[in-house]
Amino acid sequence: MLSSDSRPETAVLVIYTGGTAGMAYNKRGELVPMNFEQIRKKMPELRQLNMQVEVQSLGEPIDSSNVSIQDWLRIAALIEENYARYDGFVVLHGTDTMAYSAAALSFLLENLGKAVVFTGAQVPVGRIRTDARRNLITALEFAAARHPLAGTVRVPEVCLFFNDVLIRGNRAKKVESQQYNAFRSENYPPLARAGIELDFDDKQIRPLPAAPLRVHQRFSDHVTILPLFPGLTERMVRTQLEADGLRGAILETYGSGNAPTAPWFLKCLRDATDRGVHLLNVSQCEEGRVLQGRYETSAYLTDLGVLGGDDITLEAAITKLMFVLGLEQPAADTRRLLTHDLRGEITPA
Ligand code: ASN
Repeated sequence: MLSSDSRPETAVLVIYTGGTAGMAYNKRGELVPMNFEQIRKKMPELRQLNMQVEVQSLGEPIDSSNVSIQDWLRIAALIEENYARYDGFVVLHGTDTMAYSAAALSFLLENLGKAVVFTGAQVPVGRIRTDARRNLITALEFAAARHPLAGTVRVPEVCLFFNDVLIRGNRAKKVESQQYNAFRSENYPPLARAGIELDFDDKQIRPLPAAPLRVHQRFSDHVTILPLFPGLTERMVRTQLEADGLRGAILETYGSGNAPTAPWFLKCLRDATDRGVHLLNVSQCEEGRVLQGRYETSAYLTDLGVLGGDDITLEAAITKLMFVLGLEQPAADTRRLLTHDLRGEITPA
């Protein structure tokens, strides 16, 4: 436990999964994840915060390229077990798949009434120009933040803090691997910014839920992503959509949700939906939205049973598909859930 010297009013649990923040170089000059001691030693300021900060490691620290559905379910379970004891949570995570994990947790944690802030770093905590310190310290402050007058939780949602910007977890996308500004919020404004003060945009933040927290513990992995590109062949499409046990696929389309109109392509989609595979149309564009029917090249998709993904990110779309299929609902309910806003991940047109 890292306890502060003065009487702390708030307590935050850090769930440590790994990532560059806690990495160091091995003998071959490669970055590998270390345990939390690495961070604890390099960040004495953690003890100076006016809050109680406790740390639980998820297991052996990992590079987030290795994150799994099991890891997501364990993070959700840890939050559920510790929900009453802490005012907020920080998930220290590698940046590569942080947007997927943040989106996944947003679906697993229904009626979330506390902040769950994902953060990490581009430069390890042991390096002089590290961004781990400022990202972690400020993420802790956001996790503990309360409304000054009402005293209620300020950000009751799964969010991601990086490079001075707090964004909704299921709107996040990693856009940069060399600079500090690794993440962008797609199609939704930031929830807050950290300057000299923490500056909240309260109208963008989800309201406190009326119902108690409900933690889900099932994701389906019978899903895939089919990115379109000129030159894509029938064989490739069939290989993916006819995979054994497939229940859902993200169709990564062009522009506002457009796709080829070649008869073989239509037939592949029709065969898939006839087999009960749910197809969700997500655009390759980072801004804008899917509007099936705006062009002739998307109008037919609705008739084939393809669902429009609105302005959802790819990361939120695939984790939403895993989540909704994991609910094991009848087909009509699955389709309704896939097209509805569940956690602020889409802004319906
Ligand atoms: N490969 C690292 C990870 O995702 C990248 C990082 O954290 N900056 O774990």
